[in-house]
Amino acid sequence: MTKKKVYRNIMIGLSICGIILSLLHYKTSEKKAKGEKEIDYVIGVSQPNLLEPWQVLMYEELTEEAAKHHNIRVIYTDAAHSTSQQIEEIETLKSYGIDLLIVSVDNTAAMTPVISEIYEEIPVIVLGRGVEGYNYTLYIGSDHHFIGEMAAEAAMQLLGNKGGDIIELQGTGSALQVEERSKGFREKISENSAYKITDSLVANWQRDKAEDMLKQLLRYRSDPPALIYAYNDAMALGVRKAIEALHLNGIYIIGSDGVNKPDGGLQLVKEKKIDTTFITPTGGKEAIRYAIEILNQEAEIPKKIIVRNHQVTPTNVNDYIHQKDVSIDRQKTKHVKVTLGFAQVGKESGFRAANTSSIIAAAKDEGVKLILKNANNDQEKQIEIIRGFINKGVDVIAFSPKVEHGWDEVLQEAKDAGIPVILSDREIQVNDSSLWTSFIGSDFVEEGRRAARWLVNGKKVPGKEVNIIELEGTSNAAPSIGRKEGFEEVLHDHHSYRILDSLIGDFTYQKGKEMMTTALARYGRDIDVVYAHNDDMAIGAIEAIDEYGLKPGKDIKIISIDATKKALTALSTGKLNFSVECNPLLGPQLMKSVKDLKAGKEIPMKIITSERTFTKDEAKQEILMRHY
Ligand code: GZL
Ligand code: ZN
Repeated sequence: MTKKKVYRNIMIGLSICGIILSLLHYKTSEKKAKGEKEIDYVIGVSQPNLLEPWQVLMYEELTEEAAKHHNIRVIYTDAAHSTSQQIEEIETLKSYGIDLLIVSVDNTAAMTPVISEIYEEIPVIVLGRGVEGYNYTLYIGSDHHFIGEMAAEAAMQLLGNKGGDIIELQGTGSALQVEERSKGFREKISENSAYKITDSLVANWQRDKAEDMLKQLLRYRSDPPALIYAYNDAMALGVRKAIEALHLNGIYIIGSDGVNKPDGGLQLVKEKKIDTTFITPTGGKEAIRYAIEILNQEAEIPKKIIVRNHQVTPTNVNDYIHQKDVSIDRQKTKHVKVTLGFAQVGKESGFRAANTSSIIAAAKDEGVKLILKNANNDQEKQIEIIRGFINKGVDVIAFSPKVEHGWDEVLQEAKDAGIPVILSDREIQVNDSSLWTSFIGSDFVEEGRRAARWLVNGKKVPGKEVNIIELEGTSNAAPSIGRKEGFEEVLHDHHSYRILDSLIGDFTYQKGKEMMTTALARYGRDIDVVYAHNDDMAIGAIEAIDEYGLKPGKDIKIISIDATKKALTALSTGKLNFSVECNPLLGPQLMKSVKDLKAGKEIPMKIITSERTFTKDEAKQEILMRHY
């Protein structure tokens, strides 16, 4: 398309969308007029509205960060709460020939397909509020289920065991994050039957609407609620105004967002207009920084960056009002000196070997002093190693926990010693989530879903009943639990697929082979499919099937997870049928996080890796690039 046409479109586009933010656009285009070579990338930003303080803050953070990078031009759109206009604006941005889209959504159902489609052509960063599935490059935002749980915990602290009636004020009815937040809130609240959510109102994130709806509801209500949970501070302020207008008191108000501005959540807590709120970072700065990394094709872009939320109360509100910028700036943390103690779980698999070498190599590249010790798959040993790091006084501790439970005590010791802990590869279950600072690893449930989706899509196995043998990883380990859960979740709606038996192969080749031999002795030719939680057990199973006299990959289909080189080889020879990647190369991200931490920066609560899947043909391509 000629420059003239592009400009014509831009002018038309501007008038169609009525972009109120074109001021910035002209500034950067002057720049473009001055030095054609300066602009490397054009980035489009699509926000659902600029009526909410949180979306306004997002816009400010985006523009502030964008102004630091002279080789990009950013075009902003504001859909003013209209989903159809947001869809139209994305089309217009696409017609400008933008190189990357940053989009925040309100209406998940409507926007998910639109984002999936544009993702086929250009990278997409979904910001703040999620979409269904994984058809985007990177999600930066909160874990909204977690925010709901935090709000419920705050409610239980405020009301205690006597509980009471609760009213929920949600944002829009159609947003995934509203659904996730409500689920997190309700699941936690339901732990105490003294709590009852009597009403859920949808006030579109707006203060006045919240005030009007609540007045309506409470005017004729004899017994006012004990607590009101508003999904953003603007609606929480509306709640406060309604309560004052009706001369009600003794009602607790919980907000969310914690924007630091007049009438923002921090000020409302400080002025005791609401009891508590939760800071939900917009991710605007990170979005611009990652957009440039993506466009520069820098390595290892994660799939999700889950930002950290903080509860703000009257006791700590001043710290947040005066908090300096804790967002990560790579230039400043590049040369930080730091000692990392890493307690590796074991040497059980090809994944683990690749994971360990990635950690060692990245420590060298990033100039991190690494002390790595191996627990040989023994939890007691792993705890001992962590205790050794505490006594040594390392700056940061990281480990890949063998199993999910049993870490509270030693992590409390690390916390008391002021040593932050990063979970690498696997998560844990602890009562106090402040015992760990960050998690870097995969979404195991999604890996399990991907394995099952391949199996149920298309006739992979002749015959109406499909009998599956599952080879599980280490018992009570996060990957074993997640992969089992995700696989069964997809199978739940396909009743002709059933798991004949699940045997524990402990992620090793040896145990995988033994368990498969047992299964063959028990079920023989009734077995149609083997679902192995990792490649090493799958390779063991392939040998056991060969020795039994059946053809692996033909008589019995085999699915495995990790997608290490040995799996790709088995795929290309047809002995394995499908492999789901579990990315072991966590070293670079871990070392960046360790240095950011040491530099006093705030690192994300979770960084979820980006992973693919492999069939036979894809394996043949990939194998040429793989060294693990
Ligand atoms: C998953 C990792 C699992 C691998 C196995 O991230 O914890 O442990 O899938 C490894 O190969 O043993
Ligand atoms: Zn069912």
